[in-house]
Amino acid sequence: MKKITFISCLFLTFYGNIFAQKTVKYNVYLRSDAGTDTMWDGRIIRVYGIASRLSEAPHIPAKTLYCNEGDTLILKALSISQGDHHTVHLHGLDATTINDGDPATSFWLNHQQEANYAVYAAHAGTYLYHCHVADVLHVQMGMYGLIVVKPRDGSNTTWTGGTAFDRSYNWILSEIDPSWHDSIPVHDAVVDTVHIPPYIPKYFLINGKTETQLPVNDSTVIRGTSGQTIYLRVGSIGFFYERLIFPSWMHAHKIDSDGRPLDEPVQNDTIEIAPGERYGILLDAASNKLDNINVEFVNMNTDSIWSVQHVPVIITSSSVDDSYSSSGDLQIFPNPTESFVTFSFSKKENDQAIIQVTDILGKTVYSGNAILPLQLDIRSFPSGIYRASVKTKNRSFHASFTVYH
Ligand SMILES: [Cu+2]
Repeated sequence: MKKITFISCLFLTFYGNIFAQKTVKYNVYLRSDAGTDTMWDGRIIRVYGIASRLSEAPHIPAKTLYCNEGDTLILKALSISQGDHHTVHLHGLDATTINDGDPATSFWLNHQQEANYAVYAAHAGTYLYHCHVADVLHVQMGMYGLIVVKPRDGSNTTWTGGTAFDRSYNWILSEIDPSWHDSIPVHDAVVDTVHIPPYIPKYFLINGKTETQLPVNDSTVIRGTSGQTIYLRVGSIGFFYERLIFPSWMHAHKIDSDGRPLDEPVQNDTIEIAPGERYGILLDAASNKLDNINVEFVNMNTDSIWSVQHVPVIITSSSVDDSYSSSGDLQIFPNPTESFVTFSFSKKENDQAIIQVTDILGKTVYSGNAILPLQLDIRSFPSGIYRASVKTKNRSFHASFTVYH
């Protein structure tokens, strides 16, 4: 038996490119129960969501699903909807009517019902999946995620024959109005209506994270080393639209829209994205930089900005890749911090260390000698990202931390 498996692996290795088409299957649990997410201020929000295991409580957002161009993508869905119903809508993918998840034209899943949603992934690109039952409500409650269709060969290129990149990030942008989650509006399934209160979002999310959660979240913080190309896939699924403002040194180019390459890339530091849209954005990690991407959340009725979220961009020179974090031997905590920050080594060192802290413009805001651990009062530092360099007799470390007031 083992031998056969080994031979078939060999066969796939050698002939995989010729017979690349395959079926990629995910289990998705459509849950109205059990879900909570904790906001940056400690508030616990009740959510619906799409979990990837039966034993898993749902969180915002659902897991990003991947397949390659030419694959058949199957979502095996089980509804745990209590008295309600759920579906899966594959937004932007060319699903047949029966697989479309629109309850008016296909079907819905009652509590503990199961069904497969299948689609042929014809084009590399960024897509969304979400519940389509009372979607104004169920999407706001958290039933959404991204689908990424990679090129036919699964490589790090934007599409088959597209631009190669070194790193990629996926962002899904949304909001939460806690009042909808505290007292969930009632969906009348018979006439398919929901009586909803005015929408007043309080939390503005990137991958389900907001405010002080953003600088410490690996899925949001953009990291790279000098000279790299970064591919950012962004989808929007709230009721606001967003304005992404990139540092000009990143030379942001919008290159694909809603799962199709644009005829011409659009170079602009500011990129707007509306609910349901997806963009692919190429970014240069040209030099050694610490900066922010700002994301404005804009009310579609009034065009007023309700929130600006700041996501750190950390580009290091290649020789010190990955050392600009609080991992490794040097630890900086808490990060982000409001009043004090502590520098320490994970292993005890008796050497004097020279500590230097610079702001984002490279201006020194602290320097001194100490045997670590050292606690630094940063109450007078303006909010922002700071870079710390710590040198002992034999070693030198670099790390960044964020100050929020
Ligand atoms: Cu639903």
